[in-house]
Amino acid sequence: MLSIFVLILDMKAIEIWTKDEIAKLYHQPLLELLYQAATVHREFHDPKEVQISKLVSIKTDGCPEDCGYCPQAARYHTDINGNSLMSLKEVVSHAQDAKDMGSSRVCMGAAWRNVKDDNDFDQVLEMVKSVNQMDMEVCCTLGMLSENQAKRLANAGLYAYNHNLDTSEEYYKEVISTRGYEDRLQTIDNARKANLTVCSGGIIGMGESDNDRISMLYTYALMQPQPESVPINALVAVEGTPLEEQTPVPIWDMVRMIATTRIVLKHAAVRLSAGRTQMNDEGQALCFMAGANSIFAGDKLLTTPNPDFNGDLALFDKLGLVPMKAYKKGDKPKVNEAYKEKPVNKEKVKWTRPGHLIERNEEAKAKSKEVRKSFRPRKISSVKKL
Ligand code: SAM
Ligand code: DTB
Ligand code: SF4
Repeated sequence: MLSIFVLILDMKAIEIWTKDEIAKLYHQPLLELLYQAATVHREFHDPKEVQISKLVSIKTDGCPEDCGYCPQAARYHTDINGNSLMSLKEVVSHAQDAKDMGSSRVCMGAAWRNVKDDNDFDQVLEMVKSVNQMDMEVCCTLGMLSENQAKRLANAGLYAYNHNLDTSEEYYKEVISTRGYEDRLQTIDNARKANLTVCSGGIIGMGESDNDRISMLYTYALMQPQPESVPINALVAVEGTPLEEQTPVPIWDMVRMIATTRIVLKHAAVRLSAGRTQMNDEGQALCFMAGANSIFAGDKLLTTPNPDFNGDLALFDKLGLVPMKAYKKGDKPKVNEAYKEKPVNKEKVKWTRPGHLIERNEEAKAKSKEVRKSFRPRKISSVKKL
């Protein structure tokens, strides 16, 4: 292997990968790749342990963005019931249920383009504090984030911020037009400046090439530090979204992607994320063998189905896996009441809006308009008098 090891100040060796090296890894015969990944996995992690994370959709649907994969984008007509921000009580109750089942992390997701310094954000900060006090790792995924907002989340007790690059910079333009790749990178940087751990990964099965997958991993490999957690999602093709007709990604691609991620991002928790309902137990076992050591559990992801918790625990039993405890890789963040301090002047962060044309996104939007029109009650223009 040609990769260079660089010594940094804390004497932890960082491996610098070239894109070609990652491509060589990725394209190896699958069993050879699997063997290498399983070996790396044993060197850097306890292969028995799998982190169980619970997703809670604290604000569902109605998002202004045009992400081609997402059922929560307001412009596409999908079968989802949206809601306003969840109450603190409900969040705590979801977190307690998840903790009782063995979850050590709660990830709160909002269908927002970016965070605003408003009352909803104040409520999210209270949610973060409450779940932190339950001794669970708290993660949020709320869209783009300024440095100040990241600091307030960290002060409230946030452990991780999830913000996915999703694919390569080149293919991103084929999926989303309402924001740019640089906004995602900037948000990850803002989370880092607040000393949050970073959870960032991608989706496979959106029509991207192997090269796009490799390119995304290369971007993560170059980050210093690399993300502590990397979700690998298989696209859940939801009716009404621009990607509704994508064929399900073969399990072999999922195993290959997870194994390559495991080798390139050795220290990260690799999360076998969306798409598990399309996989059988044997397929998931191969993903664990390839180095996946985290899952989202509970019968719902954000809006789409996920295997039920008891089924997952039964699979863990069969495979000899055990749930990982909270804060295995870091300390529990201390709550600092400074999280309540709103910025005196509302920050004006300029996020991009490229606005280029993505044909399949436009088609899905037009189709949605048609569907909505056909549901609209007809106006009665004249009522015959008897
Ligand atoms: N709005 C925020 C954002 O986009 O960052 C947070 C929520 S968003 C739903 C979080 C992630 O969910 C996306 O980055 C994407 O990776 C994943 N996701 C959304 N829809 C998906 C789908 N249909 N299949 C697989 N993953 C999906
Ligand atoms: C991630 O990478 N996958 C999760 C979490 N981070 C937020 C979300 C998956 C969403 C799948 C589609 C849905 O349920 O709406
Ligand atoms: Fe909105 Fe996030 Fe869905 Fe994109 S992925 S439409 S930003 S909720």
